[in-house]
Amino acid sequence: WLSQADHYNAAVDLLDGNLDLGRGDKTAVRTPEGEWTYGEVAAAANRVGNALSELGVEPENRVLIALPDGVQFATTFFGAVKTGAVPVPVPPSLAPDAYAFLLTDSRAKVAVVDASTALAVRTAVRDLGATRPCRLVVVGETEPVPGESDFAEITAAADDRLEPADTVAEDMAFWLYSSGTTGRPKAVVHLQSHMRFCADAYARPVLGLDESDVTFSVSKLSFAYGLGGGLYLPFAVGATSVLLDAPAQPRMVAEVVRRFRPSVLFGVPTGYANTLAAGSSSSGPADFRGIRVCVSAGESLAGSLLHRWKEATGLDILDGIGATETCHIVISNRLDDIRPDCLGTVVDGYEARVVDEHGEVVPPGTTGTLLVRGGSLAPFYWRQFGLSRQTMTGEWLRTGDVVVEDDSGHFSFLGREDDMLKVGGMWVSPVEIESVLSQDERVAECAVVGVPDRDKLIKPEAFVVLDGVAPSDALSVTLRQQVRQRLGGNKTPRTFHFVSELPRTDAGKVQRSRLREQALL
Ligand code: 3SK
Repeated sequence: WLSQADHYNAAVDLLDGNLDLGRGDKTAVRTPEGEWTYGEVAAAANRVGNALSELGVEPENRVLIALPDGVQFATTFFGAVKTGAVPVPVPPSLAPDAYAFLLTDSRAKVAVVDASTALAVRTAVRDLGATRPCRLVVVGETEPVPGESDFAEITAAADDRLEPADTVAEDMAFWLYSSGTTGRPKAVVHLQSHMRFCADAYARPVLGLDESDVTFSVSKLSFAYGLGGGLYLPFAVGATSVLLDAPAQPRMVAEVVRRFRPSVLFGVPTGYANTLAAGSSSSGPADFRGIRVCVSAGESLAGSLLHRWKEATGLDILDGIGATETCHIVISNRLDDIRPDCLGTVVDGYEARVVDEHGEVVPPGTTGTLLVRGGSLAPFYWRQFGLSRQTMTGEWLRTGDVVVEDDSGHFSFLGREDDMLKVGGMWVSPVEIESVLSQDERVAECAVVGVPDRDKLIKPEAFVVLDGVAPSDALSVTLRQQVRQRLGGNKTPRTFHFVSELPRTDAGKVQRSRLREQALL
């Protein structure tokens, strides 16, 4: 691993490094619009870096990126990193007040935005006025606006050679905003060395990722899981990344598999469930045999979904867990050791501990909170030092995930700390109940939350999306019986709410706080 003072620039390593290894003509990015080689992406990133410098961007200045997944995202991200500036990817579909918050909090000097997002960001910049000046660079066709720059114009005029900033391994490289499932977003700071660390600890040894692979990530590049799967992990090994600017929709995975033949799929449980529910694509059945690895993270993967996926496609799913603060996956199943309803074991390069409410390490078999240490952990949240002290506790990061480790070092996920329910004095895991409900083939997806009854005692209630059948009292009775038989009375949901979909964050996680509110209506 790199040491702190090593001269190191992640763009030089992860992008330009491919040219030194003779991959200049190899395809780096493939989209429905075309293909770009590593040589072309590196030259375009240099142009972006030079254009940003022309606009006055200096090392450590933040550059907001509100772009859909595509080659301009890749060149802007690495162009900024190469100059020592700090890219801050955010979703390209937010409202003006969300952009106003992100611009104020990050103090981004420049925002590179898609034409379809420009109006929302422009409104935010106008509302902030002189308090927070930010230069807009617009990608795509728009009417020119005074004081803004056109991406194509400024990058065409820029030099395609760029001297990298003299950064070290511990310089800031990029930020990602994380809102979790509640609360105000906080900027998670990552360092120059972190992307290489994730590639060398996880992608190569666990996935066997190499230059012959073609990756596709359902999670978008503005999220930690997607930024790894869709950009820096494939670039770190000289693989090809398929990037799609469209929002996720049920048939997307099957269409991508049919058209681009990825060998590694970075999916999320909802994406796997939607792909199964949507059946084969209008353009014929997708042939999943070209896929070597299906990865899952982002939320818990029910064992029943793993089995249904295997039955339909012949493929396993490699479940794992990470966090925006860990950069990428730190605990994972292995290709030769896949267990249902299990996160797998700690990835080499990281260590994990399970602790009780006093911070004491608990023995295997005991439920507790997961702490992690290793070489890609965020050092702090920007401008949130109280929260940083609670989360980044010395070398150990408190993830907020509740897990149990068995005698052989395999971890199971039980829920987030805030989502665990105390029923009748006992801690109950919503994930355990959801896993039982998901085994009924009429259940497409579900989420369990704790809701106070009239005596203010917490009781589990289930929100269920059905797969092709109508809701009925008889179905509630059957589902209730299934849980009671498997888990006992205190874990059995008192009420079943049949809904058409579950509320989710932009990152795709179920918003349990909204379900709790809904249950109280
Ligand atoms: O949610 C996860 O498990 C995850 C995995 C990798 C990177 C980021 C996240 C949040």
